[in-house]
Amino acid sequence: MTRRDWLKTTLAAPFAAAASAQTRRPNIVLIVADDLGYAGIGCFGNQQIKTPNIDRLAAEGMRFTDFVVSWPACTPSRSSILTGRYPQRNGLYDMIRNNEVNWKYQYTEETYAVSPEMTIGMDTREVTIGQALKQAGYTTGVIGKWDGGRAKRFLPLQRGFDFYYGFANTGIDYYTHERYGVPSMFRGNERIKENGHATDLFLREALGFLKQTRGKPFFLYLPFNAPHGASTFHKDDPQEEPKYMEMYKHLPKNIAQTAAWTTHLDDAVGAILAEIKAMGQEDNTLVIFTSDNGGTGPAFNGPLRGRKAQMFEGGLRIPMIARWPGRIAKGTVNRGFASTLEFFPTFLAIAGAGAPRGVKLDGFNLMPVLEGKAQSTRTEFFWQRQADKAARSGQWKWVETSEGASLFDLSADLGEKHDLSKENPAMFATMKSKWDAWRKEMDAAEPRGPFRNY
Ligand SMILES: [Ca+2]
Repeated sequence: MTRRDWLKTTLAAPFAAAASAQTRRPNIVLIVADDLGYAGIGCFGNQQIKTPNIDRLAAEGMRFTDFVVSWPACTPSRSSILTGRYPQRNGLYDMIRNNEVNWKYQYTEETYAVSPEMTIGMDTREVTIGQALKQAGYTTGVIGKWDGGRAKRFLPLQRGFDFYYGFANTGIDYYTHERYGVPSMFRGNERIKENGHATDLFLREALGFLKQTRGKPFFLYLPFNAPHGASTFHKDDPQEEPKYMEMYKHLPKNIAQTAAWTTHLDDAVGAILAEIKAMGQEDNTLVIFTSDNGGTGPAFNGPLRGRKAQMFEGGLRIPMIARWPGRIAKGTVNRGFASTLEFFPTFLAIAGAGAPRGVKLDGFNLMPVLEGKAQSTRTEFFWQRQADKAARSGQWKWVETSEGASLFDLSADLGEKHDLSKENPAMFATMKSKWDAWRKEMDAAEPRGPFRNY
């Protein structure tokens, strides 16, 4: 059966049943911050950065303290959100990134056009969550950082989304919207140039998207680029509005910048929540707020070791908040282990859509956990970033890098300070063998993606 056939047969039945129901199916809003560390917001323990709207979201919903991403940096982590699959299974297991740009290499339109950022993208055979929800009758939109490939065939309108406004590569200047000099903002399939701070433009477009949903259930994927560093050659150019910088002028410059980006993002989240309420859809909308990887720069990763790009918890564990009035109890804290791989099956369940046939999903439906009816069933997770490897099983965490391998007991040592590999060689060996088995499964999976040798 082709994927198209699957979408027709699998999704048609539940869609018909749900559409005939009296009540409108629930909406889903997935807000993803960029490089926001575990303690980058007030409700996760930040004392310096003001995030009253996100804190209120947590107070009105459930906050997860042990929630992880599938990769410690942007592209592969986002590929898992979009496909519900490990990066090693969907084939997008490293960055789509021209490394030269960080070294002041100035691309022209012509040289950029044949560079990896332009030519690599997520395998077009992958079924995105947008595709599944659109087929189920949802209006689907992406506003912000796509990061799944910039050539037209990889852009959201070709990947199951009705609406797209944002940039497709991995970082931009907040005001020029250029990536190291290359204009990078899109509306639909066309590149555009306009004035404004990226956070304001994404907010404007998000409000516009919400207003035009006209009674249809919607899925809004809203990956803001804040508080990711600006991808610009001009490091002294302002990247935030004076009113936000003014709030944090007492802090060191790099901390003030991250704080200003985060509070601006928080204001945008507040405006989106207000619009959902004004639409009368507050009780019919699951809102999730999370990040794509741990913090970097002045990394607000709280008690966690390490940062973005690393296999320690500081790279992998991120804030996660879910709010759905009437379905998720207010002000709850869930300490169960879960991951962004859970989003895909959870959204399918909410929409009444079946799982893509023949597509192995790596997560599970989180709704019973969100509703307080069950504990998370996730016990294991595995990671690989180039030569760096990690495994999680229950409280145990195994990390192997070029500096050696370690075993940590996260239940007693959240900061991964005490290597127990010598004290507990049996568990150390077990964890490595679990990772090896997972790697074998990934190697045996149907070859997909730009980095797979097929
Ligand atoms: Ca990121």
